[in-house]
Amino acid sequence: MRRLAVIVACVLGGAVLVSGAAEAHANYVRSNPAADARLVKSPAEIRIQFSEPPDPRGSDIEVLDTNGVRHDKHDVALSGDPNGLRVSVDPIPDGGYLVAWTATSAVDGHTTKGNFAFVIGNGPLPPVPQVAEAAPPPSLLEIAGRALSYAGIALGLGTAFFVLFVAPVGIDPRRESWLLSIAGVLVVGGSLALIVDQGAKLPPRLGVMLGVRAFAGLVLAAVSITPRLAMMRPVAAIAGGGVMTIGPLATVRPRRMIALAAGIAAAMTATLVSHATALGSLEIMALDFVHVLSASVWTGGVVALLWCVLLAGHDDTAEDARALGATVWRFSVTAMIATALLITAGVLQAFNRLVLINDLYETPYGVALAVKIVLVLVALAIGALNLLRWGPRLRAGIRARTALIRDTMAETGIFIVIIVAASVLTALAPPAQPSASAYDSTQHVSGLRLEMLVASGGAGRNTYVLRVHQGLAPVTGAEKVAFRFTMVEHDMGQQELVATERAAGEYVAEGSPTAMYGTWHVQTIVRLAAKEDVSTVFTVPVSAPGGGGSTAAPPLTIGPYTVIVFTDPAAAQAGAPLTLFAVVVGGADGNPVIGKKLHATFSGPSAQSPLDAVEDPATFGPGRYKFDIAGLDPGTWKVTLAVGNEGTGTYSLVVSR
Ligand code: HEM
Ligand SMILES: [Cu+2]
Repeated sequence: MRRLAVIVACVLGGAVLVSGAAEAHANYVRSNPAADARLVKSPAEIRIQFSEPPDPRGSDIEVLDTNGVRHDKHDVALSGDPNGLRVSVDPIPDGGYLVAWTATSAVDGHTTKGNFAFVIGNGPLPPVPQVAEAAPPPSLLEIAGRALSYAGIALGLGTAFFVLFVAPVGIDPRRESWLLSIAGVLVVGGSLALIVDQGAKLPPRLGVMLGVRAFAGLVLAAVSITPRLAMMRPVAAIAGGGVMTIGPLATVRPRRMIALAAGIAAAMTATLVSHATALGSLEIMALDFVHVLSASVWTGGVVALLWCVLLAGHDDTAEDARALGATVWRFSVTAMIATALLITAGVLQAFNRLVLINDLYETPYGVALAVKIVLVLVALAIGALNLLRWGPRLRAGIRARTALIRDTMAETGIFIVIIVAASVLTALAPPAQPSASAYDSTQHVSGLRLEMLVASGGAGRNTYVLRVHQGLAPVTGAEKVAFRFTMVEHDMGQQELVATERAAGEYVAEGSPTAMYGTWHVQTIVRLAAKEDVSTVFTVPVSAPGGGGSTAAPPLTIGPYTVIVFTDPAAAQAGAPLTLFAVVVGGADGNPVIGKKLHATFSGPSAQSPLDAVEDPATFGPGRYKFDIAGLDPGTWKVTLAVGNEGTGTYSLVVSR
């Protein structure tokens, strides 16, 4: 147990150390010109920023006029912005243009596509055609490459762990050698399949990782050859129970350690090209690494138990049975710890990737995940049987080896399906994608999945998109889709925008219903033929207008709340009294949050004492808090807002002379 703890600690430490550059499915985050921008003159270049580092070789940005003629210089390159690409543009006349982009992730080589429009001069924005497939489905070769890799990693790591820490001393090293060579072949084959699948667009970083993985596979295979060579000389006497105590034992342990290290290295290459790395968070990478390690120790361990102990031994005598029972017990304890870790890490990752629990049956990603979860439960049930039924029998000296062989074989079969499901899962884009929209929220109402997107976070003209899905399919041809806007803080009446379908299941409206910053309720109405209207309310925070000198600050996320911060006057002047407003909306319902203690601390050009907010719902509306500031020195200030002790967020404030 202490050894196990040391290993887990080393591995976690390793994951933290190896974190470096990061990211997986590259999605549009923002661009210059922005989507739907209106320009006065031809732009010299287009820059797009993605949610993760793109690789220019597999990426492209096309600038097309309404006739489909290309006007860019075909010179896509990294832009120097984090995760950015750029392309130069020929001088182009007034009119509408479409930017069609393709981005290949430098981390996992997954390709995504999208497009947006901009217009030069006073003309209309051109329509944006729907991309057939924002993220093309994974190829069979990719899924196969992943499955072979994962299976090999699990078999190599799990076998090495088993023979080092779980198996009885003196088991025949030749049997584990078989498993290690199979593992090596699987890892090498899987890495090569993934390299071939990428072809010419293989991003260098991914190439290096897959190369390291293939090398780890070779090490596994090499390690497994040596004992067979060594065993050729002494003609082994098979000791009682088929358990061997021959051979140069002194070299067995170091070889097993090398195999374990190779398995861990291969597992690390999985994490370093995973969506966890793509999301760029250390904690999630550590979760992924723990997940791969613990899944490998369990699944590979079951196979090693089956092949190296159950199939090699017997339980003819009570003594044999008891010896087997002791091994089974040690493995059960290992498996319990491993499954606890793998389920915890898996569930936490799942929460990170899914938007709604309905994703489990409404997205291909979710379905793959659900398959995994169900099969893990079945395998756990079999494991529990081994633990509670066959283990105690063996330890009591009663024969149970045949039943154990049958059960571990069944488990092995289930693991193969789980690994295929994991391969599909990791090849697909997770539902929770970083969104290019200022507001992106999904609700499930009357069997429909409604995703509301609002293009920009400021008051004034905006684009509203409602994506309507039922199950896995988009809902097309709705009779009517409309948005009704009401403001929470003030009675500003109700405005309605009617949306048109711009792509399958994607309904779009443009207008300026949110004239004022604050909290807006957007009621969406979806009318389908011969059905009752489906309606729900999204609460959308709208930040201070871009005009009037101050830029619209994006809403802050503080603890569970969204906080909209703006000042009165909008452009802060040095030395003049200033009021800082904070509108706090919260939770899933997004309603105004009242009765909180807000506290502001300032850092900037000079000293400024902290302030507590005054809540004044009668004057300012519910959930609205204000800080009266006597006057600030000119410069850029960082205002750190704390909501109770639930969290803090930082608002940046420019005070002019
Ligand atoms: C025997 C059981 C399991 C095995 C062998 C297994 C295997 C794997 C493997 C090999 C990966 C890919 C990791 C990488 O490429 O870095 C993975 C990812 C993942 N697994 Fe599991 N897993 C198992 C159980 C579970 C369970 C029970 C859950 C959830 C409750 C789960 C949720 C996930 C999630 C969310 C990911 C991340 C997928 C992504 O990259 O977007 N897994 N699993
Ligand atoms: Cu990806």
